[in-house]
Amino acid sequence: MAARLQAIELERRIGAGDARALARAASLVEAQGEAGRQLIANLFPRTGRAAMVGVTGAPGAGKSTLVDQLAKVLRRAGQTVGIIAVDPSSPFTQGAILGDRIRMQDHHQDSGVFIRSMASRGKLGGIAKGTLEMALLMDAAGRDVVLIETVGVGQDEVEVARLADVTVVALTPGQGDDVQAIKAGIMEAADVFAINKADMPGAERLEQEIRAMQSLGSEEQRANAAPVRRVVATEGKGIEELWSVIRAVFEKQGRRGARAETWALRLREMLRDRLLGALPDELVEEHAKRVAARAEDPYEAVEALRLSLAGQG
Ligand SMILES: Nc1nc2c(ncn2[C@@H]2O[C@H](COP(=O)(O)OP(=O)(O)O)[C@@H](O)[C@H]2O)c(=O)[nH]1
Ligand SMILES: [Mg+2]
Repeated sequence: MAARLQAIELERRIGAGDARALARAASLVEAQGEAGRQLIANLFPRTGRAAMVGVTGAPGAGKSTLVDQLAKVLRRAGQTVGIIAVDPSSPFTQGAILGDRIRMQDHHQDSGVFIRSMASRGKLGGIAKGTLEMALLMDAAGRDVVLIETVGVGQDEVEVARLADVTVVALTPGQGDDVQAIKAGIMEAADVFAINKADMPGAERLEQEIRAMQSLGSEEQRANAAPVRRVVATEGKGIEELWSVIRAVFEKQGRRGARAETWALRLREMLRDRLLGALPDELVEEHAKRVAARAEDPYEAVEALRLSLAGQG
């Protein structure tokens, strides 16, 4: 009973925009337990207000710097911000994570910017388990804009980036990021292209290449081509303009979170997390060994795993 009263009080404070309550709630959501799920369920009716903006791109493209600068622009305009940074688990980018922390310290005195980083699911980056829940929490807490930084531009991440209302793809010149290397999926997933590090040679050429590629699309594709903007994130150059473009796209296409097709994607993702999360790794590995040794066929293994889940339900 006391726990229930505490939960009600926490929900009330989150709804009132209390940053400390939000921090407590974020820890509950990260723990991925029943308390976090209950909280999101109860807060859910309050969601659907925030603009969710995904920023994706290769490691080192300047996503964190961009997010930091976008937050500054938003704060100057009096908007409250939530930031979710999905930390890659790759050892190669540990330094970048440290860099993120240092840079983001600018906002630490400001309760109008709430930052949370989450470990990514796989070595390839992508979205972290619980990212959607964290975004919903920030939305329920009244954050005007939720910025979500995710690493990688593979197919998986593209799908996930679609979960945001607007997806900004950060590219940089001279990193093999020429249009040949930009997979078709990314061209489609990007709502806005941010060519970062425009202080380096090749930015203009990269922009021309993207525009040339866009010009090959159908008439409808051409009419809806993602805007391309050159920015220098480290200097804050072009960021206000970038934000106004993001805002315009958001106003044009509306909230993804208000569409059933978006929720179909999200529900699949949540179901997958829930089911896989409930399967003990050892059990999966045990069956994997048997299948590898031809002692069991893969269908038998999947059926055994399914029955194990059903047994838990
Ligand atoms: N020259 C230049 N360097 C930048 C720019 N934006 C970011 N960087 C640098 O690129 C590196 C990676 O930036 P970071 O934001 O951590 O990239 P992330 O891995 O995509 O989050 C850092 O050393 C930044 O200082 C830019 O506009 N110009
Ligand atoms: Mg980063």
